[in-house]
Amino acid sequence: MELEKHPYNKNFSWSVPNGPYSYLNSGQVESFSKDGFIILHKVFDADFMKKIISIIDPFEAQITENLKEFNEGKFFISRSEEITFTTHLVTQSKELKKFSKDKVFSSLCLDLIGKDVRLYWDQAVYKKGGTKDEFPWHQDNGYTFLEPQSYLTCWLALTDTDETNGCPWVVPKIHRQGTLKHKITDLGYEIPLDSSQAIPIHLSAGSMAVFSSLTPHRTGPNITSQVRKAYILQYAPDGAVRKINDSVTELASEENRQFLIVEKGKSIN
Ligand SMILES: O=C(O)CCC(=O)C(=O)O
Repeated sequence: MELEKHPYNKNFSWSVPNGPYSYLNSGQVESFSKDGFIILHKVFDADFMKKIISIIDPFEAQITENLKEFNEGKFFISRSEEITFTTHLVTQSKELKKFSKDKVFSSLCLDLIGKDVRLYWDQAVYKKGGTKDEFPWHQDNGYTFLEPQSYLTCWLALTDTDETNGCPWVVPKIHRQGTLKHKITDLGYEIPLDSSQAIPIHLSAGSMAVFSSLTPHRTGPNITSQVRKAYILQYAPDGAVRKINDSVTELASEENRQFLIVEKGKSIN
């Protein structure tokens, strides 16, 4: 199924590094290349995730307070009592900065991106109990257009997640078309997509969905009474640029939050 493309998406072709791979096996890389995602179970232990949560919670609580200053607690895609996005945590916590450079992430970057890679973005996303709305189908590159279009999203579950509390869903194979046209809705950017092939991804705390910035994904409602907590870390090739308009680009290399984690094929700690 060919979908309407983003206007900046021209001459896109999908590829992954040839290997040898340091963390994944070639079957996992093949799956990632074919379907646009892989699931890594129990990468970190649940107690360590509790520690990460204890670091993130105070920053998220502050974001929730800040949102309450806005009309109905809503600003862009954040809603104080439903879904919050706490961004650039690596600039606020030395522990999270260190965590973003963990060997798991640098090895994944070497396997799936290449030899020189930067952290591009980090954010905690908390989906609160009783949230009825979904977070709509989108590609991460649909929000801010990066060139090269393909970078890596690590959606790390801090708490267990399934369809009852807003786990991620993906549609396989569409990443190969590059960035698609999104429309703006009240809940966020959205790709009008036939989601009959969509797959829900159940994750225990410490497990991770690893997908491309071009993989359409959404998260569902949270009908439980608990907060679903995720920490999302995204990595892009060194030299990636944010496209501002047809003729203006900006290098994604703000040193305080877009630092190198892999250089010349070696992890940086
Ligand atoms: O974690 C969520 O509920 C949605 C977050 C998401 O899809 C994203 O940040 O791209």
